[in-house]
This record gives sequence, C-alpha cells and structure tokens, in this order.
Amino acid sequence: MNRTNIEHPTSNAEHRSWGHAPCALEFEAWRFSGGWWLVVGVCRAGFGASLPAAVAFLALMLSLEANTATDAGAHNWPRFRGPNGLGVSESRGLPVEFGPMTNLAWRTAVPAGHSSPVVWENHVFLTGYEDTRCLVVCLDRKSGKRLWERTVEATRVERKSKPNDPASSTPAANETGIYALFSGFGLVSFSHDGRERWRRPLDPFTPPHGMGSSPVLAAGRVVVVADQVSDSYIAAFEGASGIPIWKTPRPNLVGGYATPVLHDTDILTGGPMEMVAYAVDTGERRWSIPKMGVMPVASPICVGDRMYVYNDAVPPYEQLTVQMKADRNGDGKISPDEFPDPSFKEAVRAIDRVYGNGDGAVDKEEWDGALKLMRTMNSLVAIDLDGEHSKERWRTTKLLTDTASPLFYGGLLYLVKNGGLLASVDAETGEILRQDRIPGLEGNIFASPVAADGKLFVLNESGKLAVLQCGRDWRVLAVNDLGENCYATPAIADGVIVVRSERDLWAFQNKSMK
Ligand SMILES: [Ca+2]
Ligand SMILES: [Ca+2]
Repeated sequence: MNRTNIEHPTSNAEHRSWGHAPCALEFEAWRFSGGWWLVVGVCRAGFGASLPAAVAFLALMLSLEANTATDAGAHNWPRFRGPNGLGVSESRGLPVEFGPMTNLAWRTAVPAGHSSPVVWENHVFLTGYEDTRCLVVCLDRKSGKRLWERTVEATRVERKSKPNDPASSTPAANETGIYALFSGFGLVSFSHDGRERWRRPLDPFTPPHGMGSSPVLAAGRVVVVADQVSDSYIAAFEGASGIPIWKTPRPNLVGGYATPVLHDTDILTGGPMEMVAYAVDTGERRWSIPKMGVMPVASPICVGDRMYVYNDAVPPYEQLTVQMKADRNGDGKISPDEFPDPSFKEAVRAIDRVYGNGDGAVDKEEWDGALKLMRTMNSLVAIDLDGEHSKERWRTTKLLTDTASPLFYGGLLYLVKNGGLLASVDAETGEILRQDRIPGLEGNIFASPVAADGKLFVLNESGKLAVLQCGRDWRVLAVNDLGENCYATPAIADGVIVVRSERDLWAFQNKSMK
C-alpha cells in the first residue's frame, strides 16, 4: 500500500484511507470508539486491475483491521462494561486466584464513588467524590501510581437511593481523553495529561433513585441518556468541545438507570416500555420494539445483529402496599401524595391515566392490570436487529437478575442474581441450561459480570469475586475475597483485572506468567 493515514478529525473516530493501491481499489476505514471498524472498498474499474490482486489486497486489509480491532479489544476498556458495554475483553492469561497477597499487581487508595474504572492504553480512570467535590482520577495502568486528580465543584446535591452515589456514572475514554458525567454538575472532559478540555453544566437529573446511566462515546459525540420523571431526554454533545449537538425528548415515567449501546449508526436504549434506536448523527428516533421494561436498570447488550435486554420487574401491588406501606390511609388505592417516594407521584398519575380510570389514584386492579399489559415482569428478551424491521426473537420470564446486566460470552448468555445465583442460557432459544448458586457468593450483587480468557468473573457486594470456567455447565474455579464492599463493575485489559472496592482500586495479574 502506498499511503496510510491515521487522522483524528473532529470526531473521535479514527480514520484511515488507502488510495490508488496496485489493484485499483480504494479503501476508507473509520475506527470508532469501542474498537469496531467500518471499512469501505471502492473498485476503480478499468485500470487493468486483476481480480485476484484485488481480492488479495482486500483480504490483507481485512486481516490488518481484524488485528487492530483485536488489539483494541485487549488493551482498552473504554466505558461502562468495556467495548460497547459487552463486559468482554480479549485479554488472556488472567489469574484465577487473587487477593491482598496473591497475584496483586498493585493496590491504590481511591476516593469514594461507585462508578466503574475504565482503561485506555497506559491510563486507568475513575470518578469519585469528596463532600461537594466531583473528582476525576488518572492512574498509571502498570504501577497504579496516581498521575493526576482533578476537581469539579458540584452545583447541587441530588437525591440518591443507596448504593447510588454522587459518582455513580462510569466515565468514557478515547484517544483524546476522558469524559465524565457527575449528576450534581454535568459533563466534563480532560485530556490524558489532565488538562481540562471543556465542561458542560447540565440541568438537575430526577430519576427516582438518582442518576445512574453512564455517558457513551459514539461517532465523536458524548451521548447521555436521562430517563426521569419529567423532561426525560437523550442528548449528544460534541466530543471536542462539549457543545450540544442534538437533544431528543423521551417519554417520562419512573426513570431509568441503564447505559445505551451502539449498533451501526444507531444508539439503542430501553424504556419506558420499549427499546428505541436513535440515529447517532441527528438524534432522530428511528425505530422501536414494544413490550420492554418500565424502568431499565440492567443495561442491554448488542452481539452482532442480536440484542439482549433484561426487563426489570415492577413490584406487584402487594409489595407496594405491604412492604413499602404505600397505601397510608388504607383506602385500597395509592394516590400520588401518599406514595413513599415523592418522585413517583408522576408515575402513579401516568399509570392511572394510561392504564386506569383516570381518578388520579391507582388501585390493585389498575396496577396489576398495567403490569400484565406491559408484560415486563422479569423478562429476558432477544431482539434481531434489522433497522425498522427489527423484531423480538424470543423472551423468557423464567430468569431473574437484579442490578447486574446480562453477559454474552462464547455463544452463551449468563445472568447473575442476588444470592449468588448464576444461570447459563442458550442464546438462540432462551432455554436455561444450568441455574445454580455459586457457593460463597451470598448477598447482593451490584457489579455486572465480565468475561475474558474463557473465564467469567462475578463480584458481590461484600467483595467476594468468583472466577468461573465458562460453559453451559459452568463451574467455579475460585472464590476470592477482597474483604471490602464492592459496587463497581471490574475492568479487564491486557491480562489485568481492575477491581474497585470502597477504599481501593486493585489490579490483579497472573504473576506466574510475567
Ligand atoms: Ca390510599
Ligand atoms: Ca384509578
């Protein structure tokens, strides 16, 4: 090839072109955050190019691109749950047993915050908070040394339900720098050497449990989903400047906490009651699939042209009235004013208006009738993605997860549930292959499972990290104990697994392979 350019234009997509190659083919390639490539070949016919040469050249290009993409997949973990939110790294040689004294590469004290660490090349980033200070911390990936810390003052205190906190949203990284969302402020971006590039204050967020969705990078934009009780939206900001590009209103209901994923030039995000695709370029609502979750907590995943989404359960009426004591005056209806969580007022009104008799309150018949109509109870749904022809392939209501997002790895789906329950699921049919308890992993699970090197990593709240051999008959290899509470999803890059506990960031590496 006689010309190779690597450019970093205004977008954070990396662009390469190979022109006037001997076979008279021209190639244009764009590498987007998340490590995927769009390669377009144009045949300049009539210049005597031989077909075998053209095919050989194309094969060479594709193999080069495949290698580059593989490297990106192993080196970086650029957003919540790594490349495009899959929770999967191409890293190899990961340790099975680790802890304070075992296979520890480094351990560094970090500020409070339940957001997850991300990795870009030599840097590990994470967000945190201290009083009203929102913090972005950059560590050296090899040594764990703290390279820099930057502060943005929160402009407000937002209401949060535990374990949500002022630094819950995971930042996103690319070759230009780091992009962080703080619910008490808005967006801020720093370069890799800690220079503030821009800041973009945003209006207060009002999801009932506090902002939990993480920003993602797509085609040079920072995309934010704010699903809340009023003024819900999805918006994109220019990655280079933070300038707003588009903002599309979304339906209001009871809020959402999931992080969107990319598919081609669409950004996909669930709820309320549908999965929606927006054009990354314009924010235009392109298509939707009905009968999805009301209040997404787990994030969807996209595997090729297949999407898997877990639709959370809305509690049945009895749980609201008995456990949450919502019907305070005992008249058999929940009125907006007696709902225990004030920000649910709008949701109660909406359910009565859309599914009820419009008297302003919701009774058992209306509530459970709405649930039945919405068909969202505990369902895992597979969707075949084909633009506006996208359609539901299967759904199963047998599975349960809580906060953790589903994982697709090695052709199988995995779901984890509080109490240490793990299920392997046939990705083609939704059939449960094996569902069992992971011994020693009792308690809540807030981190999402991640996988690499044929292994599955499941972390619970009390800091037990199970390592499992993947497969339909998965088996436990080890249950490690960090001895500190954990809420963040681990990051995996270059043979290292990075785990955030309440006080520390830990990096584990197979010492015998060094
Ligand atoms: Ca009542
Ligand atoms: Ca009513």
